[in-house]
Amino acid sequence: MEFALLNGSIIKRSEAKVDVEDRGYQFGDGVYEVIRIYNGKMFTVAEHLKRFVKSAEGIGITLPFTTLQLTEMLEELRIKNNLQTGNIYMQVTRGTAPRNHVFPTGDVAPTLVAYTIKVVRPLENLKSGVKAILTEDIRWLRCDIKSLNLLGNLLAKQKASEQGCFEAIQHRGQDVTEGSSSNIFIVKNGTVITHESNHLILKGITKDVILDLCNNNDIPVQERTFSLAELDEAEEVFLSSTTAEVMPVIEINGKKISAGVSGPITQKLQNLFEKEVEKQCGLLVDKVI
Ligand code: PSZ
Repeated sequence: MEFALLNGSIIKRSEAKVDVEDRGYQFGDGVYEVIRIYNGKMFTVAEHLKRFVKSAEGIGITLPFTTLQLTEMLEELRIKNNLQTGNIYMQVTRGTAPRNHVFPTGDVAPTLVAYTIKVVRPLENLKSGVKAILTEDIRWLRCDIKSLNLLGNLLAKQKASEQGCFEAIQHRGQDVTEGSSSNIFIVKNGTVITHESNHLILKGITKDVILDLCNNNDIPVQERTFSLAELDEAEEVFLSSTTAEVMPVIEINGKKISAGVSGPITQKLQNLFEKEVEKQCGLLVDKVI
């Protein structure tokens, strides 16, 4: 049987229901996180929970639990569901109240939900790379908040999917921002470049792991805005996310990048990323490199 966490209690997943007037359901009035599990261990859980608190604060939601309580509850949920390789999804909304754009007054409790999903590592894509399209970034200007409102991201991802592509790389005018569900990196003259973490992108936990890996392994790295022209001329392109890890991008809008194969710096970072996972979560059986 599968279990879910609802407002601090672990219950049967089939019984975890929220009200039709939950503000998450009606307005997307909430925030979320996705935490990766390798070998039954949460990877970078502290970083994810820190961002969860920050996202919630960003929209004026006070979490009903401390980070320590959350960590313990998520671990209990993971054990109950015997999850070895997969994701924990969690979200908090402003709670249930009569429909009104204005925030509810009084002591309306936030709704906090978490459940687990079995997800294997995408080894084929990690080895061969994925295709992407380009699309204008039509989202709001607080992309640093991991909001439940994902319509802009969904429309971009759907467009990519309809063209047989894995990801949509978004840009505001000539500036590349991020993927619909990932951060984007280019390699130019041997330097790794990715958008600075500001209000225009999500500060990816995987992105930050990659920046640390670059800094600790003498791989030149810059956090700065780069242009569509720089993307077009890049030696290598890769994307990052909790599930996609360090994923080579080998074609954009039908044009091959680095001869259509995963590049050397991308592969180096995949190897370093796997070592970091192994440090935190124990040995991986199947590896990219
Ligand atoms: O399972 C999946 O497909 C996942 S798990 C996390 C994501 C996708 N995406 C996170 C994300 C995002 O939604 C946007 C708009 N930008 C960047 C990222 C990468 O963030 P991290 O590395 O924290 O997952």
